[in-house]
Amino acid sequence: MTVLNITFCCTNTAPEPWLAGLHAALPQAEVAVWQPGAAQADYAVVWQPPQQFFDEQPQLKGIFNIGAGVDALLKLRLPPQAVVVRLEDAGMAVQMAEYVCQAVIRHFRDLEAYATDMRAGHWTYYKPRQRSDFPVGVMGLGVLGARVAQALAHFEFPVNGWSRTPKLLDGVRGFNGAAQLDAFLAASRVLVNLLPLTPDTTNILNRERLSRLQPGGYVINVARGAHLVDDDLLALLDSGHLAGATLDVFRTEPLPADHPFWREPRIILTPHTSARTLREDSIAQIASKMAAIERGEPVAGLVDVGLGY
Ligand code: NDP
Ligand code: OXD
Repeated sequence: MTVLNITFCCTNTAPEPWLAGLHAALPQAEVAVWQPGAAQADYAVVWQPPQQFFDEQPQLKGIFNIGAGVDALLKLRLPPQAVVVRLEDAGMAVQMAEYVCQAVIRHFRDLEAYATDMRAGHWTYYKPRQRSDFPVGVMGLGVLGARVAQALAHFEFPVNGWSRTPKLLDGVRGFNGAAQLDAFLAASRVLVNLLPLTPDTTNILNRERLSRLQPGGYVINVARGAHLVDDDLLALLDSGHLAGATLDVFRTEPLPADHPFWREPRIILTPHTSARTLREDSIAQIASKMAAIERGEPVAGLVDVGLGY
């Protein structure tokens, strides 16, 4: 059996457990952390590698991204023959469903206001709200968005979904393409963003689009910071059209200390943690796809570089 060479180049990731896990899953492979000047590898496992990495690895057959989003990767010049493979779910979909459902429910049930009142020693009640007044729109019905939309439908929220191509999901009213975006927004009060960041979706959450949400709208951004125009969100909170937001992703991460989001009490912030890469699930997925490619079999999760996702 030929020896596979795998090179590992992941920023902010301790390499040792990944190398051990990949080696255990693919005993015929040699796995090493990339260093400048390293020998040519067959496959790369990457997260935010430098351009120098690809310039020095022109013979790669496949590039495995240890995240679902490939926006940062696709900014680099990649070896044209290499397939780009992203993580599909790998334990992220259930985390994303948990995170988004808690954000929707926390807003819908006034749980933030109750927490503030109780901390202040106030035993107060807010009028129960009607679920039918809180239709949730999920932008992006891929691996994560579809799971989130169905989890929300399980809680009996009216759910709308928007994708590039038509999708049929139980309990989800489907909209697709640019022509149906305005209708999708007008039908939604809470907006969840799970789009990939591509030239078509950058700045998509801007003043014009967010103004189309129903009054008292709420924004949950768990995809990428550059989908959202920060000043437009703040202006719509000030005007009262939007009631609040939960944001997990930002244009600059970590969020700079002087960013106004830190001081806006209607915005709930988390540090890009809504769905974390789980090492064991990811290694199992990557190893089985590498083995399938080696056997000449098709694999799912290939990135369409032209579309950007
Ligand atoms: P998928 O590729 O599976 O799904 C993308 C969805 O977006 C598809 O439904 C696709 O439509 C739709 N889409 C793409 N472009 C457009 C467009 N121009 N107009 C309308 N719809 C569009 O991605 P995942 O669900 O796996 O991940 C989504 C994103 O979530 C990632 O790209 C990443 O940025 C983010 N993410 C964030 C994490 C976090 O911790 N905050 C963790 C993991 C991911 P169609 O179905 O027609 O192709
Ligand atoms: C991802 C992420 O894309 O962690 O997987 O944001």
